[in-house]
Amino acid sequence: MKFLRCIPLLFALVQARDVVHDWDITYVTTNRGLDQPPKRGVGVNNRLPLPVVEAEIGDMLILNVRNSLDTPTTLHSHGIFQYGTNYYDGVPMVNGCPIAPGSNFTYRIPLQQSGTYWIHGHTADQNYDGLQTPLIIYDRNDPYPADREYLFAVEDWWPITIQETLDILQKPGGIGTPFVYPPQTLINGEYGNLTKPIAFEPGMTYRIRLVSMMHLPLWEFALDDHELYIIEVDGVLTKPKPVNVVRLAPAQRVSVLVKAKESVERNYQYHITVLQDYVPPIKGVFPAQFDGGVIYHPDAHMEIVDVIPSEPFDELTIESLDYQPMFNAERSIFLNLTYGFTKNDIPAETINLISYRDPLVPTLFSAMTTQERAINPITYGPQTNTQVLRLNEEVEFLFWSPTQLPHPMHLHGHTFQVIERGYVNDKTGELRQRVPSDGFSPLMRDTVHVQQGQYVIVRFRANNPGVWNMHCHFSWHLGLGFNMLLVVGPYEIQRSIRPPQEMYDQCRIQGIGTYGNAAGHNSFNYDGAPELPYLQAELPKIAQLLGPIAEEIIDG
Ligand SMILES: *[C@@H]1O[C@H](CO)[C@@H](O)[C@H](O)[C@H]1NC(C)=O
Ligand SMILES: *[C@@H]1O[C@H](CO)[C@@H](O)[C@H](O)[C@H]1NC(C)=O
Ligand SMILES: *[C@@H]1O[C@H](CO)[C@@H](O)[C@H](O)[C@H]1NC(C)=O
Ligand SMILES: [Cu+2]
Repeated sequence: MKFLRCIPLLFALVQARDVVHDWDITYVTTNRGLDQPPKRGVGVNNRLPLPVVEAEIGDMLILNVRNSLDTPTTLHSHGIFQYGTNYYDGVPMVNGCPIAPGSNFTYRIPLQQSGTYWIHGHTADQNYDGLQTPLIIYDRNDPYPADREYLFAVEDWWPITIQETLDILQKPGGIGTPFVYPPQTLINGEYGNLTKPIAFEPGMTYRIRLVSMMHLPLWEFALDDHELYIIEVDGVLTKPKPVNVVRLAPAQRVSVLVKAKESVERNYQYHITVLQDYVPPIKGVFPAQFDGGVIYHPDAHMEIVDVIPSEPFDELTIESLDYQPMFNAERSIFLNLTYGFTKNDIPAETINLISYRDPLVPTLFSAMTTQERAINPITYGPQTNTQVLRLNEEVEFLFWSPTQLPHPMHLHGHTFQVIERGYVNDKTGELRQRVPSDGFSPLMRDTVHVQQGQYVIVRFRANNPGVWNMHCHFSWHLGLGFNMLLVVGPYEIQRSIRPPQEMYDQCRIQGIGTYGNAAGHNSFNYDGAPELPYLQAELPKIAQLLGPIAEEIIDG
């Protein structure tokens, strides 16, 4: 008996592999094959796009990075929990120090989840300039086996860099618009209108993985005359949910299963539609539509449909596969997602009117080295907007977007349940949608889209000791300060999180402290910590810019 019980364990040990990528992060000047001027992008080994990273659950992902830029860099594995490896989450001055120019750093990430993720730069929005790629983690025991897979990673490529974009947005005297330099859409790294056909064979079941590596627009995927079943959202398996179309906000991922037809008499099309929801229409950009063939036989007739479906992603009717009833709300946190202006009318993106600024000491090190003061949010400085959560505390966030801007909100290190949606101006409650409180296993995901003029309630269990960002995934908004921190289980961090020597070496060569509070002091003294930009309290601009008014919708 003893012998028999040992076998599966040995087997698992033998199977675990190292998946090693050597990535020299370099500038790459390119127009990505588009009809627009080239810009200085950020790629790997002098190339864009980056290679897709594939691994199996249980593998160790080893990213050997050399930073050949003239500025710091980091990599974030989006959606990976980094349980016990908070220092590899890749947010500079939060999870540790960034990788200094001209130096090397190795990420060693145990992959304990399967599903569809992506790896992207998390320093100075370098992903906006190309530093991003899908991360696919297979599970040979996947409850939804498929015969073949296709991947569609969709991104917007702007002809100006993120720094040039932020400079335009921050011109004193009001909001400038980078839309005069519109982006184009890349699908799997190539111009959207070169969209490749996919082959279907009778009898086969296909898994189609959709990854949004967008920085602004939403997009949709549809496939004519076939049923799509959602089985995965942001790495979390779901109960099969039939849909006509899948809509993704920036940073979201969805897998669908599609069963091929029995006949090869007809070919079909799939469609990737870039939506024009809250961005100005620009011909061929927002909206834009890219069609590809679904080919059963090269000689077969191509069916063309008249109307391509479009609909919101109805998260509140999708259930996670593993049963997890609604978490409690031991603590409810209201997050007012707005923006403000400095005295010079420079816009700042804010959560509860706080615009994020980096501390002087990476927050993980502050949590590790401030003893019992680590449970006091003040330790992390006024500008990081930190909430300190008890390990395993069940917490509710109310994301409230009273402006004309939507926000794809991403939580690091966890997934949250999507519980309720509604309109900030709805006085009747008629437009409130909430998941059932009994017998329902709410969808868990890591990025939820909060529409303009709407609110979303999420709940999660803070079960992962570490310092975790929560931020808007529009690169412009993050660049303007739309970010906050959760310190989960400070005492457990102090007991269990041990960054590698290599991380301390990075801090040393950049002169970044690894001890004390946000200002590097071992006391309740915060002198020298960055201070908030002063924002005008009266914001007539916001009042004018309210999003869809609920009454209008109710009145039709
Ligand atoms: C850094 O990585 C590069 C390969 O990308 C390698 O050639 C170099 O020797 C490494 N430097 C150090 C100090 O390990
Ligand atoms: C694809 O893009 C090229 C270059 O912008 C354009 O000339 C061509 O008309 C486009 N083709 C389609 C089918 O949209
Ligand atoms: C949200 O913030 C805006 C401006 O920043 C303010 O006008 C509004 O009253 C706030 N909403 C709530 C519910 O506090
Ligand atoms: Cu945003």
